[in-house]
Amino acid sequence: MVEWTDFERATIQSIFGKMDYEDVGPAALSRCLVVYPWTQRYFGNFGNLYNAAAIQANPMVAAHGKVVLHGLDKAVKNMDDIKGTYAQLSVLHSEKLHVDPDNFRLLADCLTIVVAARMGSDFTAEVQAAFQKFLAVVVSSLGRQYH
Ligand code: HNI
Repeated sequence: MVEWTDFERATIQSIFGKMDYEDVGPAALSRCLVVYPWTQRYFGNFGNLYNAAAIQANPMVAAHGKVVLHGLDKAVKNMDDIKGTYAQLSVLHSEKLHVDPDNFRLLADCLTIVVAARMGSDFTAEVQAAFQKFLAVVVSSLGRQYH
């Protein structure tokens, strides 16, 4: 089981507590689709992903960005059992959606960049360390049902 310090727990709760999901979710997912264009292949039914402007203006991308953040919310609320919390979601991404698990890290990195930009100087090295640790556990838990 992953051990969390009081600082790490407080930091994760605080980042998500203050986060504007309507802003950060769409920004993180659209960034991932622009920076790593091969991730677009999973969203073939999302309509126009022709260029960065189209991706950023695409309402299905925006909506799904929020869905992903609400998915992360479950991990924030269950920090002591992220693996168990994500068992079903991991099966879905592997068996139904066939998402290459390497992509989880790419989206996590895009989320980190968006959060860092929004937090500015509050995103200290210690805060980043806690956030990266949380996302590493999320990424590994989502990848667990792959075989
Ligand atoms: Ni992901 C659906 C959470 C990474 C492609 N994804 C979901 C759903 C959640 C979710 C929640 C909705 C499930 C349901 O309907 O029951 N996804 C997450 C989380 C991460 C993640 C927490 C990592 C941080 N997903 C990714 C990545 C890709 C991805 C990296 C592809 C590059 N996800 C999908 C696709 C769907 C999806 C595709 C279905 C979308 C749809 O509505 O058709």
